[in-house]
Amino acid sequence: MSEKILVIGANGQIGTELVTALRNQYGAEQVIASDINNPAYAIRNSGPFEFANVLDKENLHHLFHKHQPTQVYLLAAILSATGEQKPKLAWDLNMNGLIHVLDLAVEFGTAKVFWPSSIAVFGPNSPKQNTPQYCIMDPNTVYGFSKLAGERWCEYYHAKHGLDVRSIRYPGIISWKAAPGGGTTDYAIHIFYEALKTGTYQSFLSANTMLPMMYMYDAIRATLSLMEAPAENISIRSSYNLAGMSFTPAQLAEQIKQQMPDFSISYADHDPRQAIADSWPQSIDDSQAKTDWNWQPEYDLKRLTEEMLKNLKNSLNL
Ligand code: VAH
Repeated sequence: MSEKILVIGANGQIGTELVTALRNQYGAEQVIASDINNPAYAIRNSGPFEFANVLDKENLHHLFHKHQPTQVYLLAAILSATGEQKPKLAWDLNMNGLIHVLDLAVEFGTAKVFWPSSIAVFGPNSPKQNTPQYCIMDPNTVYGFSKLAGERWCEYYHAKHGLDVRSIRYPGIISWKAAPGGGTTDYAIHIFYEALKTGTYQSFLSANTMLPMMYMYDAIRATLSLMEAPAENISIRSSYNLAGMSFTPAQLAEQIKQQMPDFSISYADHDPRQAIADSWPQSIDDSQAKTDWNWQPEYDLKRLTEEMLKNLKNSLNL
């Protein structure tokens, strides 16, 4: 039977590129993009689109009934920085949106569900270096503990209902095709735009703030690898640690200077996102993903910087 894939949150930073990758793999008409916002041009003109509101279970029920999806990717979420400005909305959307989708996937017999978690599930007392799959997890952002609770719900629906739901703890994801939305790691995207437009950037994170990061190409590749792996290979039903690279704003700036010697960086003080970043790990142990589904990143900081500058120059006509 051919796949019918529903992507909820298709207009977001990850959703935009996931829809394209899924349409390339399964055929455009097999992938329904959905979002609460108007579709971006590339999404609207490359296959079917539906309006979706993850807080409206009736709306979601209609989409499941109409399309009978064999796979569902739920990407709609409120990220870390925005979540601290709108804590109750972030909890409601991140939590109830997931529970609605898990319930409907069971009701309609959806074969596989993907839901993104984040390294934000770790907190101040989690190990900072090579943070393991299992350890103390005391996230102190609404985004972080909504993702931690969501991981528990995913494991519960797998155990109690046999639902094949799979998840990845994404690091900060860097891309150029779609704007990021309200994250703490967004500095690592904004810096490239500012480097090309003005030659300088003021970072809202301090120079030595080390965070786990990944280029979007690797994040999409990991997501598809996880979803295509045989179910018997999946040993983690909460969410897999995943790592690409780790770097600081100062190291990223140095890498940009290799390509743009006149680039300069400065640092803002007292940005609320600093405390969020300081609560997160600096590097991640993703050995379980390597073992279970042969994960290997392909991008390091040098290659990421080259790709971002090259592609943004083109897309910004600079
Ligand atoms: C955020 N980009 O900054 C997201 C991500 C690990 C960070 O979850 O909130």
